[in-house]
Amino acid sequence: MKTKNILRSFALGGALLAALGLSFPTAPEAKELRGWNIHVPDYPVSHGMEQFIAEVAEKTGGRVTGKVFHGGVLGSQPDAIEQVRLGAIDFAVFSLGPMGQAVPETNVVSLPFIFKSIDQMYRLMDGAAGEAIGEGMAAKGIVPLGWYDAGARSFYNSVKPINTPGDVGGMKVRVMNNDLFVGMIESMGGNATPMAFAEVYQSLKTGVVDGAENNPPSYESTNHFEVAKYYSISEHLIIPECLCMSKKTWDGLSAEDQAVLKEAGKASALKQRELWQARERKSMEAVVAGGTLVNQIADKAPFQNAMAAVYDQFLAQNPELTDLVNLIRNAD
Ligand code: BDP
Repeated sequence: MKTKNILRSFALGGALLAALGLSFPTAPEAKELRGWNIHVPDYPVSHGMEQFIAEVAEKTGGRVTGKVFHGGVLGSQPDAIEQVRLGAIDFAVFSLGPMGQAVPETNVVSLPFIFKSIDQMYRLMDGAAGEAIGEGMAAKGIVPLGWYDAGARSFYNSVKPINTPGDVGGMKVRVMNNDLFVGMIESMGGNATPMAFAEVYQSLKTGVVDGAENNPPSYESTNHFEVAKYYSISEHLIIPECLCMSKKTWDGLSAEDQAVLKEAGKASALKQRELWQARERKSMEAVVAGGTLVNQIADKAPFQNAMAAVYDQFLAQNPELTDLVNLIRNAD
């Protein structure tokens, strides 16, 4: 009863103020963002995302807060990319690998051996290439706030060490969801199976696939090393990852809050890159201790040559991306 009276007097007061063209000063509504992450909580990407959202909450004075859902509980990566575009998920860290199906520009970094080193990848992503790719993403509803490191991906399988492209011949290899990676495996005579990350362990275990490819931290954190013990260092893909926001969510934020998110995104990327280096070493040690047999592929040239067909087909299908491909390919 008492509450009712109070509410009534507020309503009357409000009506009076409204009649005078005034209103109660109200705090802007706090926004709670939902973040998607495929990785386990103790992973460089996960720590980067947690730092990002903590800094955002602090520096916006609680106007923007958020929660990161780790371990892919909000769905597979291809689905989450669509959810971010629709605004159903507010932020995420995506590999640019599976993003190629939605944003053609991101495919450029999924071309095998396009970057010469991780350092070169950073320089290009923090410069003109990153800008061009970011524009392509924004046009598709995804705003990049920082480029994260995912090292280099190499092949692993349960059959034998890989030393030549011919060794991949006849193998069933899981790839991320992107036609480019299917072409990559086929160019070596293998059979590619696009599959969600969460399904790979079981598929390796039951022989649905013979192998897959990933960086050491993912090979280790998913326990794939338990069911595919040959890890052959090919480093055929250096694919950056992106701390991204849904453009729908982004457009609903004030310019002041957007500036905070941008800063926090950059800071989290720096932190993540630092954590990444250490985790790569630790993961390698852990898998070797767990029985992985690692071999360094002595001659990568035959693998690079086998990829010529992948480039030819990609450029024939995406002539408008030729300049971007050349920008990266011809960089020092
Ligand atoms: C990991 C990436 C993750 C991908 C995964 C995969 O960090 O985004 O989903 O590979 O292979 O390295 O699906």
